[in-house]
Amino acid sequence: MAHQKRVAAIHDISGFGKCSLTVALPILSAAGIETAVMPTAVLSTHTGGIAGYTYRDLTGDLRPYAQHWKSLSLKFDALYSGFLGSFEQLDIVGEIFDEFRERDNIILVDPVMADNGELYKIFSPEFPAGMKKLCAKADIIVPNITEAALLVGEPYRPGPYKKEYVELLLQKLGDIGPRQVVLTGTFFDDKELGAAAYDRETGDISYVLADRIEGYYHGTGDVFGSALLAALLNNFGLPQAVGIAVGYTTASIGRTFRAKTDIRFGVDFESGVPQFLKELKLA
Ligand code: PXL
Repeated sequence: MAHQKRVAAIHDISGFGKCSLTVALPILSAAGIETAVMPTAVLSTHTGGIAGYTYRDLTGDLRPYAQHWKSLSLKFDALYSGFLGSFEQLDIVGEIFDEFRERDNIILVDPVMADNGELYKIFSPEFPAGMKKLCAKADIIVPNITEAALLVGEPYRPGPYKKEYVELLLQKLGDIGPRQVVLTGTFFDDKELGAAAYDRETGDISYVLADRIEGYYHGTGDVFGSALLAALLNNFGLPQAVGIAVGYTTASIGRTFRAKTDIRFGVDFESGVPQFLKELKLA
């Protein structure tokens, strides 16, 4: 029997609101992947449009946490980072990547820091430059268009996009160092939305677009990144994995839209797990 894959997921815990670890852990686990979690911060809710959240920064815990794991000789098939709790964590997570890097494991960085043309308010203007250094250590990065523009120093454009702009971003993101780049929030007209994927080694670019649903739903980047990693670790190639992740995320948004849920409260990814497992050929 093939060995069970193991991931280290390095994100915050937002107690309510379905993002980061409360999304990554169930999705990866459902896909049969053992998921160790390294919380970067603990919040009562995410920071996207909900006032009054508590915030416990865990920067001081990360190095000892990783050292303990190292002392157990743990090995990971993938390291997956998302929302980081402080500027200092960018360097610390980079060190953790160096510690746990194997010849053939996957380092996936979701450079969570911005959306809709704006850096999240909790981050300083230096944050994107630090995140760029972390992305240089990754095999795969999954920025949205705002994050991509900040990482490569291009002006942010609100879209619909032209292929030239998307492909310029992909190429410049690849130049930072990762072998593969997946750009989320890509759209060429108002009807469809999806992701663009670029493999720097082959030069291949592919697009997966699905029907667009009105409204900005929180946590969808984390649903997408977790589903993408689950598909990659289940041996799907990049374009197929992006297809599975776009399908799962879009279906989750659709259910949430029909249920008329507050868009800040996250999407119903849970009800889509059975279909997701079929797509992964696990059920
Ligand atoms: O989904 C990204 C995310 C993760 N964690 C926290 C956030 C956000 C986006 O706003 O605030 C705490």
